[in-house]
Amino acid sequence: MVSRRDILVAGAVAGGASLLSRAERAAAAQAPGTGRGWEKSYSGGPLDAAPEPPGMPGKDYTPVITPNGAALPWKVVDGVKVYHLIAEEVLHELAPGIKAHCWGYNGRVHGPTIEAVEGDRVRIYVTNKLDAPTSVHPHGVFLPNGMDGVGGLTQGVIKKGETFKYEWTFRQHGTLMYHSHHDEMTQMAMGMMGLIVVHPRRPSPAYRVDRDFAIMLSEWKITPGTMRPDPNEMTDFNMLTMNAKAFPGTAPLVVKKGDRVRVRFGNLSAMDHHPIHLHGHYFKITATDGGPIPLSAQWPETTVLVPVGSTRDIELVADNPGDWAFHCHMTHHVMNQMGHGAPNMIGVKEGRVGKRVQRLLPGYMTMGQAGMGDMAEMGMPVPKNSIPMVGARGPFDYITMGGMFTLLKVRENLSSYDGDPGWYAHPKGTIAERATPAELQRDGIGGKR
Ligand SMILES: [Cu+2]
Repeated sequence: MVSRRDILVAGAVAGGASLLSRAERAAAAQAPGTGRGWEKSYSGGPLDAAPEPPGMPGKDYTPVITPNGAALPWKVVDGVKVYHLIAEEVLHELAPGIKAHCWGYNGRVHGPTIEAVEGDRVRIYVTNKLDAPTSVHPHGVFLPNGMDGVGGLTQGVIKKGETFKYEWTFRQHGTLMYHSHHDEMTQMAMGMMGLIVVHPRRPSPAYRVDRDFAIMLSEWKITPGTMRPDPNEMTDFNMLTMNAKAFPGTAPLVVKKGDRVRVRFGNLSAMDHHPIHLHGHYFKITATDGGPIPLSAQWPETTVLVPVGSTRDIELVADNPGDWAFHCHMTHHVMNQMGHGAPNMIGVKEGRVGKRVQRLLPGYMTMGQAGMGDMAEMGMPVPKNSIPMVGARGPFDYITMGGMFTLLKVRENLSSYDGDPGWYAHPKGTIAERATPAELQRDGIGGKR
């Protein structure tokens, strides 16, 4: 039933619309995010449009950097970019001191980054060298249904020894992903994922950045002393990684002061979202795996939540020199193995208990009365194939962070982006340090002593 109020509202809208000129209506239809016309302004054209010539690095785009990772090589055959993914078991080092038998692609965990340009025609061969059948799903890609890689639903599975062929034309640009879509719980927990980065064919000036990084977030359960990720874990993940590396195994993001920086995050963790926080700067969230966010809809942040099964692009101007922490803000996600599930010993007064237990268990120590930080630094012996629960030695002290943690290293002088420029040299008088008695007295801090 249509009420009198509905008719009044409909009338008001019709009246308002008639006030717009034809030119204004056309402009509104083409503006990003305003409804009809949005799709055209975003994608390179309809799905059945003819491909464009293969986009070339240097000419059509600046290649993305995958820290601790690599790009998947390609060649051009009759105007088509041809790639070859090989699914296989890989002995992978998550951080110095811990390795695991994972599943990945082309000798890597995670797989190499597939890079292309909007309008590129791509053909991706997938050879399965695993004992298990598999399939590859291009996440977020607008493609013909039969190329969607969902085992059983859109294709038969790729059995051991078989090679399948996927082919489509990229009609979009952005940060996308690929992952196994057969027995996902097992195969993704074993590492079978990678990033897809598609550059715009005709980039706007706003797209240009000096440094463009891509990072996949994921999580693992690797029981101390074992070398096989446990895909059956549902909540208690103990290795949290950026491009399959846990700190101190993560490579820093090295930039020059003033650089425009883009960081593309994808999250294919089993069960967790990751709020990634950057110190010393603000950034804007400029795109999701659904496409670019219109300028008018971007807002400043220092933390970006990257939900499972999503990508987020952030952009910033690196205007503040230093070694800046860049990490998941979930406190259990910046711990490594052994940091979870320990008994709570905070504030426990040991008394003579330790000495008495030592008579029964030589080498026994009561630990954790002051938290986890000291325990990591003590260099306690740990089970085979495991690492301390947090951190590494820093320039001033022990860094009590692990897991999903890296550094944005912003330098005023940098001869090359390659390699680690070492620790930041702070200008005199800009480091927090122990206050002197004279300073305490001057500012009336401390009261009676
Ligand atoms: Cu996290």
